[in-house]
Amino acid sequence: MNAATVMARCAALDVHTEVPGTITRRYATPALAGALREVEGWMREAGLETRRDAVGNLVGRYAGTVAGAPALLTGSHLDSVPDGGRYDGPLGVLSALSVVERLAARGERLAFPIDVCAFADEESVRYGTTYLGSSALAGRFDAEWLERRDQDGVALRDAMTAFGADADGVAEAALAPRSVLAWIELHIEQGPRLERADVPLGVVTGIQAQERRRIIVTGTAGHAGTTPMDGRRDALAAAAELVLAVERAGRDTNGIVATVGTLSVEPGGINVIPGRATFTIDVRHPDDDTLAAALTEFDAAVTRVAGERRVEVLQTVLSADRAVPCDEGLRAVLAAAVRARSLPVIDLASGAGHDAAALHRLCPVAMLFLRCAGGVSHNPAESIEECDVAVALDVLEHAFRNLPPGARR
Ligand code: HGY
Ligand code: MN
Ligand code: MN
Repeated sequence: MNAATVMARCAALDVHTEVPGTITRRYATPALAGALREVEGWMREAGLETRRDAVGNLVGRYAGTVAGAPALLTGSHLDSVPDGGRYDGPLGVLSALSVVERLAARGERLAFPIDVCAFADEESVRYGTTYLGSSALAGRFDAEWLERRDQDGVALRDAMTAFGADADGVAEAALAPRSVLAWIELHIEQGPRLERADVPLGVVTGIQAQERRRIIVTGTAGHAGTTPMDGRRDALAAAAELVLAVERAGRDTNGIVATVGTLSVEPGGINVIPGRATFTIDVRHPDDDTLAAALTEFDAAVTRVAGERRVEVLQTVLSADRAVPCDEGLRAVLAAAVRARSLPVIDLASGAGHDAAALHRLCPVAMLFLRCAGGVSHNPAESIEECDVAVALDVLEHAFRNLPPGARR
């Protein structure tokens, strides 16, 4: 019921990984199933009524006192990036559970139910679809995603079936807006601002816009020794120019962050001119129009490089999420809860994407950020302080208690 328990439970989830010695927990893998099972056990021990939805999300309900009252949704995700950190996701799930355990220990119930959510996919590592888990609750799960294949060629539909999820039942996982009060999530900041300000918590103003694409460059494979340089259609050399073009788009426009996180080359022989290069781009900015302009600049580079190098370039948009503001009313509730702990209120925009970006279509959303060492995340060095978690639990509990029961827009 306290910060030590939250820290210990976050650590206990490390064993649920696809790659021993790292935290790698992709959607619909046995590793994720193990983490969900362990968290469901903790929820049941706390007296929550648990359920799994068609996507495989876990939801533990702590009933309220007013029949039919819309539920407060809180929690985060349990999947991770490859070789990720221990707290990105689990901190939010287990902190929300800890606040409910505190209420249950006192035999106390709030007017509204509290649904602690452990989403099965937020990072979109396996299928490229951002917020696959929370999208189902928000009714924005795109049936087209079911045909997407992972790096091993496994279709999402088949992965869901093997996971015990129900690909054909996803539409039923959508919640009715009138049944939901709000979404409040605690998450590590994944940036250095709180640490620099020497403050444990921050109130999030909004989540920046982001677009992710897969880009396939097709040239002509050939003999490295016999093909003259001027006759080549080298797919990797063309891709390399485009990788630098993404980086340039980021450097040329203030506030843009642009990343190429994956790149593969075919056929992949040391003495073969690459015939195909596949990479992804992740480009973000707090403003939708500025992001669009940076992507237009990239598209111009694609046209130029394709012409100069006589290669084909196929771009597929994997996800496109507009900037999302956090709800002013909920932000005020979180700010009051922070002040109640005699702390300064730091407002900060989120550079990272979060489930709130999907749930924003369903209900008012708000987030609380927790300081993390060096701002490091998506890295096994991710770390937080137990004393900061203790403060966060108090602030969350204060906020839950002071939510206006009908906190609808
Ligand atoms: O990529 C992100 O911003 C988040 O970690 N899913
Ligand atoms: Mn996260
Ligand atoms: Mn993450």
